[in-house]
Parts: sequence; structure tokens; C-alpha cells
Amino acid sequence: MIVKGPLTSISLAILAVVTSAAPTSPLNARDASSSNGTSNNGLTDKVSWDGYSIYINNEPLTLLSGEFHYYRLPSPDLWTDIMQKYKALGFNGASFYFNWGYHSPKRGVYDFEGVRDVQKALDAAKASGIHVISRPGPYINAEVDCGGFPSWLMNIQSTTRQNSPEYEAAWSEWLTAIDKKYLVPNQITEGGPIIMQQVENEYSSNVSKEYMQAIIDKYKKDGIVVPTSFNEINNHSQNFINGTGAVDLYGWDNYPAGFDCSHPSKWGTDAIKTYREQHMKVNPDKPQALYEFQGGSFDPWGGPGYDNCRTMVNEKYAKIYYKNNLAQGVRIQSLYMGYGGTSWGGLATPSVYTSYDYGAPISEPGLMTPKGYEHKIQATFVHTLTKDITATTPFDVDGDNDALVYNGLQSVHSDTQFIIVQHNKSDSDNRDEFTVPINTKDGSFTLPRNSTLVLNGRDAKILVADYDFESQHLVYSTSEIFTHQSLGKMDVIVVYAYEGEDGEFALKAANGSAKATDGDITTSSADGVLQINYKHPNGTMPIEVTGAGDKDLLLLVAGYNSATRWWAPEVSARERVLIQGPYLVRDAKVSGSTLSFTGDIDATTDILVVAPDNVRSFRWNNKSVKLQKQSNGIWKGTLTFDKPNIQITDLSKATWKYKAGSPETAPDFDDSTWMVADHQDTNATVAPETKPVLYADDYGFHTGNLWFRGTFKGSSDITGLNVTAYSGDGSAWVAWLNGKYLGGYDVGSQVFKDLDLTDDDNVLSLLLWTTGHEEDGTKDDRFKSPRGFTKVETLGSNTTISWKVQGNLGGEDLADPVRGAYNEGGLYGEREGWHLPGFDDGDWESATIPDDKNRTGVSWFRTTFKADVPKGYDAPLGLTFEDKSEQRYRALVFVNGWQLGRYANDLGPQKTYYLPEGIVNVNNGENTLAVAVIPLDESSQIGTLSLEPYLVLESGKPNVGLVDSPKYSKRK
Ligand code: IPT
Repeated sequence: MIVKGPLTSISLAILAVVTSAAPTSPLNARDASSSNGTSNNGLTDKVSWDGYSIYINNEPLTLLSGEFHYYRLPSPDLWTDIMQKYKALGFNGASFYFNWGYHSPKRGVYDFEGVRDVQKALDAAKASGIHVISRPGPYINAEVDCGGFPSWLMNIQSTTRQNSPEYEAAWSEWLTAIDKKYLVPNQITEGGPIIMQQVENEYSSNVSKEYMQAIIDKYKKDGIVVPTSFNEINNHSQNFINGTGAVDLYGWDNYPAGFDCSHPSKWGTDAIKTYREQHMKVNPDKPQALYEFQGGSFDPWGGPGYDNCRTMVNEKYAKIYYKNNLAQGVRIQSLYMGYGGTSWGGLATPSVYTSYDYGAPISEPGLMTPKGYEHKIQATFVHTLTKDITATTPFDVDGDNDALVYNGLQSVHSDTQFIIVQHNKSDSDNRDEFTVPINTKDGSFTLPRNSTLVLNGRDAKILVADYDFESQHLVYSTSEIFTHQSLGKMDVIVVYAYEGEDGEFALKAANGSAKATDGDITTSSADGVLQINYKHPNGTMPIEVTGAGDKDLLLLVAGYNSATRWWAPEVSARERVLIQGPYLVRDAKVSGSTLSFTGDIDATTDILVVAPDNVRSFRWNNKSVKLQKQSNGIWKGTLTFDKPNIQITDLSKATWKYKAGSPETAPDFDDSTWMVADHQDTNATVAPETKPVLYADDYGFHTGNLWFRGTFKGSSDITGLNVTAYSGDGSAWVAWLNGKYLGGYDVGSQVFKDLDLTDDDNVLSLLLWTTGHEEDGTKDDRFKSPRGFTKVETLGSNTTISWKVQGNLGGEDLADPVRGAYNEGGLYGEREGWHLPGFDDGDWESATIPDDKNRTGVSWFRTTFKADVPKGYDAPLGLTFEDKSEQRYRALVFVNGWQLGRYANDLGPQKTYYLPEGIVNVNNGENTLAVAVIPLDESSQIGTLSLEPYLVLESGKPNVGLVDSPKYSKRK
């Protein structure tokens, strides 16, 4: 039955009675049925589901998605680059959190221009064939400032993330802005990439069902018709499966390795083996979904760094945990993150520093990683066998080794079986041999028959048996499958295992034979089964099989490293070509007799290509390349890497200018234009101990550095000052009295004694280096925690202090709406535009970097630099600090006016900051670099700064245009 148009509740009720959705129990009252027996939400049948998976346009699929935050890559053309890499690594989906605070600096103001161009981000996904799970919150968490709430929301009275008219009015404003113009028109029903829309985020304890329902109702009212989804924390409370606030496609989040990257070989928990059981208990009629599954980890200020996170959540973790998800029946998996990016400006919440690399499959500068390659291998396997692996039922497998777990999956569409084997204890480093019994149409066997099957340390394997592919019938393989394809007169299959491991590959073949021209194999035939034995080589060994299927079979046996460099881009729906060697293959197409493919190489690379028969010539990144066809049908050749002449300014030889930047410390500084801080009440969740309230957000200043100046009459009764600063992790503050340095501290309390007071006005200048606002994961309005001072009092006498406060120029009325709400704070130089290109620093002093002087107070350094990366190359740039300074200091890095780094030499761990192309002109144009240095100790000396590419690639990346970076013009 095809359901068209909106359904009334009566017609829905009828549907519920008259339809029966195979293979599951009766529909939820509000579900409808699609033509192919799947269920849908009654609003569209373009996305439907059964008890196994979702269907898109009536095609079942395993959704392998990765989280992507466009706001963590402020260069829109690079969104296309990253989405191409997603596709190449086997992702067929991306999950986008939309960040309310990033678009709304002020109540009623919504900005979707430039780096905020959501349409462009969705277009990038669509162009690469990536399905999007849209997650507009309103709350998102995501290690962003206020968990994605706009800062102005700190001033609403109601508790957020609950049902309240005041909060609802605020979030409705956001959803109206993003839904109507962007999310609704980009749904799959409108030809766009969006296939689901999530409601709230990990809304799992202390919940208001009415609030969830109100968001769902709002989506519907706005015109969202794709299924709603929800990510429960772990699988605990099972809210929102049924009843008020229930979504269409409920699922879970899970981060089994935890977030402590300082012990990278320690994994928090075993691969959870109870997902399926839990799922069958609570939500058996719907696909099993993991809307966030650990793809890396965040890292805190002072943490061990992202290399450690990448080691913890590495390719072995991917083998074990992602295969376990398959074993458990998970058919919607979204890795958090697929690409992490950069929490530039003030985007981060205090728990993280600027880089949000996350140890993700694609690194911060957009590079490939071992886990990215592993994802490609697994995903290509899943997509190749999608029909058989997407809908499966479990069966017991009686393996012989108790140290291992065996999960059997039987395809519901064919006889194909999958046996997934892993260690009982996920982080076991043991070498374990094992055997597995299988029953196939061609006989019952104990695998392997004449060799050894092993899990050598952290590994998991998927064995496939009884599988029809192309014109062949696979009886079983102890090597894992990457992909297969029929290409002209032959079938091709690529299988792999770690180098040196045995492999056994058995085909149904009445009269089959196999030969390897380059490598040792043994074959035997019995009972109509041809068995081929080999060791996995370094590289890839071709084996030619005849007499099995209708066509000859080219069996390509790869060692693991070689397998990581096999690519299988689709040239048309379900038709792949096979290319081995390159660092990255982005896409391929056949036109006439030419196969054109694009991608990236980091060195001269020998390649293998297996293409349709009619292909005679090849083009790589639009240049013709000569390949030779071998007798086995494989084309061989070399992609030559011509080392480019990349010129980048040596910053140690650049002309640097210096200017002191904290006149606010001087007692006679004119703060008459500053805002008076005289509030007696606050909406913050931390009560002030002294008045007036010294919380910057209460005065409309939300980001970065903040200044507070307090003036009080001196008297001999005053014996000291007691000051308590309140801000997030990694924050710091510095105090000056009458221009004299008092000290620099982490947040908390300090008592200052032996003060040098005058009888007249005394001025206490306080500079607070903030690291953003808290999130609200706990739903207790924690994001309303203040940034400022909870207490400032004189000791010995109760003296009145009158206060002024200063933050970013314009407060919520941004001075620089192009770079947006999180780009600049309240440093004098920021307010004056010293960070901007085109600012005239002609009258500044000359300086050197590394500096040769100790400087007190805030120091600004400016220079220009050039980078010349020839067309056709990618050389993502990093700016590295190297310090010998014992003195503690903080620094802000601005490139062409964009704040791309917050450096803390006293905390670490980050030393290298990614400067994305587009923000940086890499075509020999002039770039402005400004660094603001804030000593926490009395003085400091900035060390070496250097600019270097993370890697140089010959690259087929899309053209990257320059991001609009307005130049200096007189401010105020
Ligand atoms: C989960 C959040 O949903 C996500 O936004 C992000 O913060 C992630 O954690 C950690 O990077 S919350 C879960 C781990 C309790």
C-alpha cells in the first residue's frame, strides 16, 4: 500500500490494523506502511524502516555515518574536500549538529552567511552522495560554548531543556530560523541530503516528555517530514520509544573506550555484547541505531594530546568495536567524530582546547589516518554485501577457543552467513588460534581445514560463507572480504588479513583450478569445492581461478597494509573499479574507453587498476597516465610525485612589529566609555559573594578576555584585598593595582597584602582570560555559570569599590559580524582592530620572534607572511610555538583577523595550530599574522613561531576560494 499525502489519525489507525510489516510485530499506532512492506512515519515513504535497517527510496542500507561540524572548519570550500574524503573512506552518511549559538549573537539575530552558510555545507554532503542526519538541538553539547546555546540564553530565567514558555519561545525562534530556510528544503523529499532529524541531544535523565514532544510538534509544523531520531545515553532509560515525546527512530550513544587518552592502551570497557538483547527487549520493530559511537576522544587543557587519543581509539579499536556493532545488529552507526576540526575563536567549552582533532578517522588538517583506512575497508565490505548483511538474524557458533566470542549472522535474503570472531576481553593482546564449525549448502566443515586461523592481539574478523557473488559461489573464506566486482570478462574479489597469516578460500567449482604467477599457493578439489591456501603477502598477490563461476575469477589476496591502499570507487550505482596504491582516491568515472580518477599522493606511487574491459586509457587528476595491462587483466603503472617548490615565509626572518596592549592597567586610563558594572542581581547559577555583580555575561560580554576596573578610596584601614575569580577550566586572571603587577592565577581566591595604596583613588585592574562557557549536559543550567569575579573586597575596612567592565567591541551587537560572535574578546588590541588585515602598524616598534625582551602586560606582535603552494597540491599549514620560557603566558593567534588559536604554554598540550586554506591565502598573497601575548607571570618572552605544512600532497582537492576577511576600518 502506498501512502500519499498527510494521514489523519483515523487513516493511521486503519493502516495499523490492515497492514502487517514483515518481519516485525504490529505497527505503532502512528506508523504507516510503504509499498515494500516497510514502515514509515506517515509523512514520507522516502525514508522507511523495518526491524533491521532504514530504507532510502525503498532500498535497504547500512548507514555508516560520521559526525561533522561545519563550524569547526571556517573555510566553506573545504567542506566539499572533507565530504569527498568521507565518501572515499566508505561513509555513506554524516551527522551534522547545527550550533544555535554560532548563528545567533543576539536574541532575534540569525546569521547564515559566509562561514555560517549551512546551505553550502548541506550541498557539500549531497554532492558526494552523503546522507545527512540533521541535529539542530536546540541543545547539542559537542564541547562547544554553552553546549550550543547562544550566550544570550544565559539571561533567561527559566531552566532550559525543560518545558517552559519562556525557553520554548527562545528555541522556537532558532528552529524557525534553521528549519524553514535550510532543513526543510534540504530534506530528501525535496531532493536534499537530509534523511532524519534528531530531537534534542542525549536527553536521558530528569526529562520532560512534553518538551520533547514540543520539539517534535515544532518540526512537523515547520515542515519536517523525514523521520525523527533520538540518541539516548548508553541504553539506560529507554525514554522516547513510545508515548509522549517518542521519536520515529530511537537509538543510543556509546563511548566504550572513555575519554582518558593518557592511558591509550587501556580501553574502558569490553565491546558491549548486550546491545542486541537490549534492543530486542525495548525496540524490536525498529533498526538498531548508534547515533554516536566512539570514533575518537576529546582531550582537555593539559591533556596528553590527540596523538594519544588516536592511539587509544585506533584502527584496532575500529576492527573490534565496529565489527562488534555489526555483530550486534547495529545498522545505523554514526562515529563521533568522522572529522573533528578546530574549535577556533571562542567556540570551545572550557573542557577542550583549540584543536578538536578528536583522533578522528580524518585528522584536523584533513589527512588520512590508519583508522580512516580501516573504516574504508570495513565500510566497503558492508556496502558491497549490503543486501545480505543489512538484514540478518543471529545464530550460535560453537567455536573451540573460550578466550574468544563468536557471533553468527544469517542473511534473511539468502543462505549467506557471517561469523564475527573477537576476543572475549576486547583489549586482549594475546595470540589465539581458533577453529569454527560451519554448515553450508556444500557441506559442513571445521574452519580452517588445512591452515591456521588466528586473532593475533587486538583484532576481530568477519568470515563469510555460502555467498553468491558475481558469477561465483563462495563456500567460505577465512580471509576477510574487502569488495568484489564483475569487470567485463572476469570477476574480481579482494580479500585480506595481516601479513604472514594463513588464508583459505573455497569456491564451488566442478572443475576449478587456480594459479598464482607471483607467490605460493596450494589448491585441492573435493566434492565440488575448490580450496585455495596461501599466506597473506606483503603487498597483493593475484590468483587466477578458472572453472568456478561462469567467468574467470581474479582473486586478489592482500596483506593488511596493502589492503589499506585498495580503493573501490563507484563509477555508477553498484559498479566499482579497483585501484591500489594511492594515499587517497576521491572518485572515478568511466567515459568511453577512459577511466578518470582523482585523489591525492604523498610520494611516487606504484598502482594497480582493475577496470572494465573497454577501458584503454587512464587519467589521474586530469593528466593522462600510462599503465600497462598484465596478462591477468591488472593494469600496472606509476603515479609520479613531482616535489613542488613550496615557498613559505620563515617567521624568524620576518619583519615583526610590537606594541604594548594593556593600557587598562594604568591608574589614569580613561574608562569613561566602559559600561558601569552596578547590577545587584544576576541570573547566573553561582551567587556572588560581594556586590555589584561582576559577571561579564550580565553586561552583554560573552567571549574571550574580559577587563574589570575597580576604583576605591584608599585608607590606612585597608589591610588587603580578597579576590575570587570564577571561570572554566584553563582560565586564568591577572591583577594590577595602580599599574603595578600583583600576580597571575588560575581561577579561585587570592588575598593580596602589603598594598601600595594612595589616599585618593586606587585602581584595581583585573584581566580574565576565559575559555568559554560550560555545557548543560546535566540539565541544571550549568551553562549559566558566570565568567567574572564572585568576590572582590577590601580587608580591614568595608570600602565601596565602583566598577567598570569591558569585553568585545559592541557586545552582542558584534563589531565584526562576518567573523562572528566567538572571534574577538575584550583585549584593547582586539577592540582597536589590531588583529585585522590592513591595520596600519607603521608606528609600532620593531621586534623579533623569538622575542629578545621580557615584556610585562599584554603584548601584540604583528607580521605578514606568504605561502605559495602550487596549483594541484595540498599543503595544510600549521603554526607551531616552541618555548623555552619558564614564565607562564597565554597567547591568541589571529590569521587575517580570524582567531585560530588559544595557546597556554603553562598548560598545553597544543603547540601546533591548523590554519585552513581559504582563511590563509596559499597562492602567494599576503597574510596578516597577529599574536597577542598575555603573561600570567610578571613578564614573559614569546618563543619561536614557525609555519610548516603537516604534509605535502599532490591533490585532486576542489578549488578553495578565499573566505571573506574584512580589512581594518576605523572602529567604534
Ligand atoms: C556526547 C555528546 O552527545 C556529544 O555532543 C559530545 O559531547 C560527546 O559526548 C563527547 O565528545 S555525551 C556522552 C558521552 C555522555
